[in-house]
Amino acid sequence: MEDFGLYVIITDPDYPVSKITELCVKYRVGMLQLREKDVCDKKLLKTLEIMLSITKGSATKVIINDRVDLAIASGVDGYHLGQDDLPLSNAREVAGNRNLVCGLSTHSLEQAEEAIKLKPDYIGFGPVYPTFAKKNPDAPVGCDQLKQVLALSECPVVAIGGINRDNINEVLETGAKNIAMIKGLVKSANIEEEISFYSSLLAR
Ligand code: TZP
Ligand code: MG
Repeated sequence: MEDFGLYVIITDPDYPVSKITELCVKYRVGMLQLREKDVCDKKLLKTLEIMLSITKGSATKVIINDRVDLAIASGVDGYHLGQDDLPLSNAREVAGNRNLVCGLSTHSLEQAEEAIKLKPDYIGFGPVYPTFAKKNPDAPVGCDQLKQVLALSECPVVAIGGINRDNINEVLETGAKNIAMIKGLVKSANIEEEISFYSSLLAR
């Protein structure tokens, strides 16, 4: 898969999901993930259907966190798995011959090396900086390790964790082409300004 630029992740947003999705379409955001740990399946499915109705025919792919089953049930573009989720080989069996994007979270050089061998569509790597969006975040990996992972990866690498306007240039200096954010977007005072700012910085 090609680099895609900005990756918007929805966790406990301060804005309606429909509005966030519309902005992603407007600013040609490559990836939009629904990541809600405390929402029931029925609501997740409904939310994914709403997101899909907005992204249809656009440049924005919808990804569901943790759940290959909901990716299939809703018809979204793909799923994202963490270190404690269903292993990718099992998820691929469930997905069968459906053409779903699969992403893997990694939090160390070793995890990144192992994940790359599985040939996912992309890997997430982080947290690059301390993050306040995860309950039990791993230790920050920093930009030097990010650079190393970028050098060895055969698939797009998504830098994630604590990225904001103050440190984005440092992240881009590593050569990173894909950036994922939660709080800096869905908890910001003006989400349109933020999506516009980051998507133009990362324009493909
Ligand atoms: N995985 C690694 S860091 C992180 C996830 C899901 C949270 C990123 O959120 P924020 O608010 O951009 O630090
Ligand atoms: Mg997970």
